[in-house]
Amino acid sequence: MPTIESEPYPWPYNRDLRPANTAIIVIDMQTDFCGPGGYVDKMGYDLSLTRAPIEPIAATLKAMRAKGYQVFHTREGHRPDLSDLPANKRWRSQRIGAGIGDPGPCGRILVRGERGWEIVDELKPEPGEPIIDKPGKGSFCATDLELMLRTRGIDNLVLAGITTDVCVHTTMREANDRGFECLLLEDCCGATDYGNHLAAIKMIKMQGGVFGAVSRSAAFIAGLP
Ligand code: C5J
Repeated sequence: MPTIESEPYPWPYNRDLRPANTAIIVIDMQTDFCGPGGYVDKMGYDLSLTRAPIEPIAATLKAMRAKGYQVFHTREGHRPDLSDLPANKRWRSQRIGAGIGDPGPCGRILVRGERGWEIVDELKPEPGEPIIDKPGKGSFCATDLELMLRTRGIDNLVLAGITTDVCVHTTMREANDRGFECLLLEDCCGATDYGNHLAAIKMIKMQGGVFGAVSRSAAFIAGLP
């Protein structure tokens, strides 16, 4: 049975890798996190770091879709009335000049329905691919993601998106604790700080793969049965 070349062990652990039991989750590839005028841009971070995964993700999605693997997307964002926005999250964002809910060049920052909240054109979901709207960092918190994965019989989760150290890591930890077998594709992720990206990758590999395994898009695509 096939496995993916990855660290610190060949993934998945039980070598059971099939379209029926495996999904990729593409996390928060929204203009607010990687586009000009969005939330991350307003905070003053280097957009090239969060845009770097766009091409590798596109290549990975193409390969997975062609073989019938399941694709999920997430978007971080809040209701227009901000009733799902914790006061401390709003306060912190305002403090650094990118107040969630405030108007910006791409509409109200991180608000559902605004231009900045949309997934970037290069990675637009295809019809039928579930999109999970989440108010927080983890994709399992206050969403129906787990129910949808279980209903579809998913055991293996491939993680991609932004940011490596925040929403991707939180989601990987949540998924791992729920028993999903996780693989993060490191070139399909990016962070606002490159050191944090590297540290997040390193953390996954400790303790024999404490949260799962790490690979790269080329190795993943080459090994995908
Ligand atoms: C952040 C995310 N970094 N998608 N969100 O606030 O990682």
